[in-house]
Amino acid sequence: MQLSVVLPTYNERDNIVPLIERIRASLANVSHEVLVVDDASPDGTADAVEERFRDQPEVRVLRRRADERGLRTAIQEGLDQSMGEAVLWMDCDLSMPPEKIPELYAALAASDVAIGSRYVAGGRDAREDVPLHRACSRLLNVFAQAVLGSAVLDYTSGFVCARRRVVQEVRLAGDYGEYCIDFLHRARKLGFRIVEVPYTNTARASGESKTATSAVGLVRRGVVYGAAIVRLALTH
Ligand SMILES: Nc1nc2c(ncn2[C@@H]2O[C@H](COP(=O)(O)OP(=O)(O)O)[C@@H](O)[C@H]2O)c(=O)[nH]1
Ligand SMILES: [Mg+2]
Repeated sequence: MQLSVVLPTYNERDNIVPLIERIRASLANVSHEVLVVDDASPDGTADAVEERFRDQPEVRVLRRRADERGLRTAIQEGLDQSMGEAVLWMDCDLSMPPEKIPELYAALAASDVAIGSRYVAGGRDAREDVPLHRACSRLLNVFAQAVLGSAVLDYTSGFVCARRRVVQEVRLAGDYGEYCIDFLHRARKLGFRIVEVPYTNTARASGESKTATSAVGLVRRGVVYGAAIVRLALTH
């Protein structure tokens, strides 16, 4: 199998089925599996997937216990249980276009990690509904470049395609979205080649952001991410 798509979900019932349909249509020419890693979403995300894709063995749901909740551990568990020669993970809120996946996968021919990037030429963060998230993300990436170097422009991408060998060597670390900064920096330090594929990040289609729903929550996350950047600079 060429590609495993790992989809971490918490309350994405209205987004996950159209997302998987679009992923599968985009990957008509790539052998793949789709692994939804759901943390006991109360809105019935896992049930919606099982009902819709019952007849498609390429689509699986890993149901984790409610007390296992966490974005980084969910992605890691999906990676651990996946079988593709390459892996990809992304948000499940329809903010990242699955039609970009073939381009990310193809980019692995000349790289080890290919990320969807909002900050490389041609990319854009068009989340008009959450200007504070947008500003915070921009600021964190400017800070990350100043501290860790500008080899990567979208350290908090979260739209990541990688060769299996990379995720075998670089286990995800951290609590939430800072895992991505950590993963990209350590992968680069190990000599893996990272390329950025421009894409436009749009508003989540339905449901609530899990990163933060208030300015205070967002700043709290920002501080954690900032601390992770400084710690990385000191240790790697
Ligand atoms: N399994 C799992 N998925 C999560 C958790 N928190 C967030 N997610 C998923 O991670 C992705 C990113 O979250 P999202 O709310 O889009 O964050 P934002 O884009 O920063 O606002 C989405 O697909 C979420 O459903 C969690 O605790 N467990
Ligand atoms: Mg999102």
